Amino acid sequence: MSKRYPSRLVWSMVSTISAAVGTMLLAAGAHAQTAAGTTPEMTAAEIEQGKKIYFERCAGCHGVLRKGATGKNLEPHWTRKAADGTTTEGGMLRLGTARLEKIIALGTEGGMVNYDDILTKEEINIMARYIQRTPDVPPEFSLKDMEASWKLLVPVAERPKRQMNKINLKNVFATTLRDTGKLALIDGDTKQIWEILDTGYAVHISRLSASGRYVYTVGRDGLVTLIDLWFEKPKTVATIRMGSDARSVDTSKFKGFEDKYLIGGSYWPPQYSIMEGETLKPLKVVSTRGITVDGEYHPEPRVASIVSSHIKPEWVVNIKETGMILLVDYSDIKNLKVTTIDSAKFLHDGGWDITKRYFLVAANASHKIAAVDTKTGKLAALVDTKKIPHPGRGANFFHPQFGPVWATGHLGDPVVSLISTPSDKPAHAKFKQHNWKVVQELKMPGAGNLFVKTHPKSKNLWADLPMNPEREHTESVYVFDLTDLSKPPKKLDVAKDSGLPETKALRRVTHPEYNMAGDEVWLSLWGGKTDRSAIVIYDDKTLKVKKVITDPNMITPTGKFNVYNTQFDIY
Ligand code: DHE
Repeated sequence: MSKRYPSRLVWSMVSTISAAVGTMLLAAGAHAQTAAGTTPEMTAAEIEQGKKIYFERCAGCHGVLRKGATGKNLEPHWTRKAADGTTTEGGMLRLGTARLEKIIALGTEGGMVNYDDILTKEEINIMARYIQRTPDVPPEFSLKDMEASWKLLVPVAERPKRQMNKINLKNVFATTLRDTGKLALIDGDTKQIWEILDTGYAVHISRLSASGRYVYTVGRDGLVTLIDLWFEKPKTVATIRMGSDARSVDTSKFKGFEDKYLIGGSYWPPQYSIMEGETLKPLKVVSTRGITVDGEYHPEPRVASIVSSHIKPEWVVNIKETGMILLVDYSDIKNLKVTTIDSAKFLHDGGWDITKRYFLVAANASHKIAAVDTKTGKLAALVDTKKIPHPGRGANFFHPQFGPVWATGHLGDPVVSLISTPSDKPAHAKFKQHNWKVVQELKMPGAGNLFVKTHPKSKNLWADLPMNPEREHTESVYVFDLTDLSKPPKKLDVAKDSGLPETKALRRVTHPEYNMAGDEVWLSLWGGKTDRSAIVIYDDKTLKVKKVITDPNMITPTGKFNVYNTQFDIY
């Protein structure tokens, strides 16, 4: 263990020592007091518990260094009460333990969820005190650390030469079982769970190889898992760790480079890593620390969404805190060329327009969508939108009045925004005047959308509301009729339709995903770890339930990635 993760061992030693010193001071009756205020007392065990909960639950939104991004800045200068008892600094209200406990327990209108049904009262109190301490800094993670963690479980030569099962692989759904750190591979034709495999902690997204044979997943602990669908049952053939916190992966998809490389983006350390696509052998690590679009140094610019270009040997790599979009040219990774495009903060998730030339990404703190032209390598537009756009991958369709549009939902406002996107078709020339403008805002019953979805064969646009505080919205999905967008969306009560007994805690309905044929929509009914969850499948035409997949092992299902739609970026 110490040989494989030397820096981790040092990290745990350092934190143990600092915790021990803290305990000694406190035992002697001393309060750690600084100009910024008084640090509340904590035992070494409480500090360790706070650190664990912070990295598992909070760092994703607030950042490891607590400088803030999707979530607010949580540095001590404003979480601690002032030493002299005053509660303001620079006009801002300082928080202190009691106020922080309330915020953690009940959430905020700014979008922070309530933790009173996830953490105990004691844990909430520990967290309120922990975030008044100076942030703990985890170790770096080098190419050597990656090499030490790399496990090639089945070398390429020992893998099947042809598909050894009779499953229609194109219609398999790679389904995240979030809180168990597992991935369920579900046969989309029979709707049976084909296999459940271990993956990384709180596994996040799945992406497909260009071939459609391999599924790549990434856990929030930075563990990448490579799964081969050609065995009789899906099998993990390689794993590697890229750091201690990560969210994104994609392969090289340009002609001649298909699956030669895999890129993974880390939150901590802030960097991206390039690996061999079929083995995960690590090849290169590139730091993303640097200067933001505002000209300030940022020590933790995390890698958010990544996609593989269809028209060049490049990945589009979106750096959250700097607001920079990188085009990383993988044709010569020894002499890596990177185009750096200024956009806006904080970059998060996004998807292609219908032509797959422009990548549209949410700059959520700026309430903008940035569109990058992957042909010219330049920013095409920065589009002002309503608050906190969160597109997932967005949704493309033809609007009768405005032509091709790309849709995004919003966490912060009750609308789905439609943005006009360019088209080379002569018949579409009349729509050019609308390009890169929000041409319509479809009204939703509340804010808190995470994902929208449609399909080229569908006349519907599906929008979830998992982050809305009202049960009637959280547990439902809303369906717009694309043939008449003046109509309000139809509400489907997914929790009720699942037939499962009601639960005290809210179950979030999230991530609509089409099957390969584009005639059914799969939704996750995401309950607590001990609740019964389900995947509820609707007929896209009749909006009637076709099937409910539920199983004791179907714990906390969230993202679902249809092999064919993910492989070809169909949305
Ligand atoms: Fe995600 C995509 C980051 C919380 C489900 N999420 C993404 C992407 C990023 C991201 C950067 C884009 C990846 C890409 O395309 O390469 N997500 C984050 C966070 O930082 C955040 C806010 C907090 C955290 O601690 O991780 C976060 N995400 C969540 C959830 O709580 C969700 C709802 C449930 C879960 O499984 O964790 C969730 N995120 C998803 C899903 C996608 C995603 C399903 C892929 C959407 C797609 O259709 O491609």
